[in-house]
Amino acid sequence: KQLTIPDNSMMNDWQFIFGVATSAFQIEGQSSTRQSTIWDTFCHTSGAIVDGSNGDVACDHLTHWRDDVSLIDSLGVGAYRFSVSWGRVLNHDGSVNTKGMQFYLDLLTELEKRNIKAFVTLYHWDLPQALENNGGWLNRETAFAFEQYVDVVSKAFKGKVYSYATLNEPWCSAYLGYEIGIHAPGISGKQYGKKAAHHLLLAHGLAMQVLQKNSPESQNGIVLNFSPCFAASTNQADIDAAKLADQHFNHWYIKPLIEGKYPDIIDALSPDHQPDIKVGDMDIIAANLDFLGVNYYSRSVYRSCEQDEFKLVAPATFSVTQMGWEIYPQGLSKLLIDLNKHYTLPPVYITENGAAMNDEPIQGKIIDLDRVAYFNTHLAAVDTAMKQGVDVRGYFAWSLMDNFEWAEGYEKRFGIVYVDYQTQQRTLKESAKQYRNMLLNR
Ligand code: GBH
Repeated sequence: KQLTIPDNSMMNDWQFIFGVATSAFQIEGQSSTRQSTIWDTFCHTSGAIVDGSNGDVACDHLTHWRDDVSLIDSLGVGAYRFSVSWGRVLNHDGSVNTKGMQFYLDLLTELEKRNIKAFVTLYHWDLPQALENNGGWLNRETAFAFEQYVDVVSKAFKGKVYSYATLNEPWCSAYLGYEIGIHAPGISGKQYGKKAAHHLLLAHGLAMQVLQKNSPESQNGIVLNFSPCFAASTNQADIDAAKLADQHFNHWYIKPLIEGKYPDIIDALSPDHQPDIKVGDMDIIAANLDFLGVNYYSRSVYRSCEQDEFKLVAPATFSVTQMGWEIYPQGLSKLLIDLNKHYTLPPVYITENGAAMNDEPIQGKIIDLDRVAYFNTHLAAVDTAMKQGVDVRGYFAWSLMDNFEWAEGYEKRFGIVYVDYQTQQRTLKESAKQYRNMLLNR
């Protein structure tokens, strides 16, 4: 089965943007030429990363970036989504790291030459460790430090960026990093998650004001991860559990951004779990978005649970990716349609969608037909939502190439391009070839 754009789809319109995505820590390497980050520290904590690996080398993109850009170009995509490493452009004392800054300026120039739109994410989880030493996202000051950083970057990048996303998936930073501790900085406690989330959202809002001033011509917004929540059964208790989980994981972020208030469940939080909201914060957070980035991988199924109110149910094992995430394209249509019903949405980009599959080369070839099928069904799901009125403007495959998959190390491969970490050789998988053909035929 070939990868194709669904019939009569608005995705056939040349204005619909197809791209590929990466993030700084996951591909760049050369960690010694930037500030140390919370992920460097976390990786060097024994047991934190399944294969004991780290981001010191990763895809060594800092060495191979020119070839990587020509690879991106060869795919025929119109856009490349990447992130800027805060600690690579700024030194500890707040001065600019000229070499680090120059790397991104060169990258932007090269993309411009090749007519590839730059979708820049300003924060994809790699907080400088120095800021974590002052409390990280639990410290309100970090939001103002982010504002400063965004000011420097958006002045330096003037005129070269099509779109800025302030944050990638603040839920992951707050919940995985500060509430259950399976991501950096590895802090756990129910009293921390929503406090960190509030400071992240505040950082976003402050950055939006800076972007509006320094780069009003670019599309400025945020990228959120969503997982539509389903009930494990038709029992009322399970239905309620799924609804509650949905408020905590999905609406907790989108609602303040669009409506300037947290979901009503905030009133039921125990006082020590509450975020520290200062007068004016919610207005800052609700800054007008030019776009919303949606990252989608799977749905989540919940049942009720006495101790915890809701509990995640593991999917049946037949249709899952290597991550154990259920393959559920219908969830993407439903998610987009529901969001569009509940909120006045800005234009939407699918900023990440993809799958980890167990693909090792056989005689030099990687025939990842499961990934091709994943993309096919998920593109169809996006199209279904578009046909029901959701204003989707673009789609990015996660990821351009295999890379450092956070707590999962290098064992999980999300790339449409295979990376041999011994030689740093890149090889197009079947999915990359088909993505290219799909775009060629458009
Ligand atoms: C993204 O995170 C990241 O932006 C990216 O850097 C990363 O490489 C990529 O995805 C792949 O992981 O436990 O079954 O309910 C995605 C994070 C994935 C978090 C799905 C919530 C719920 C799956 N999200 N997950 S499940």
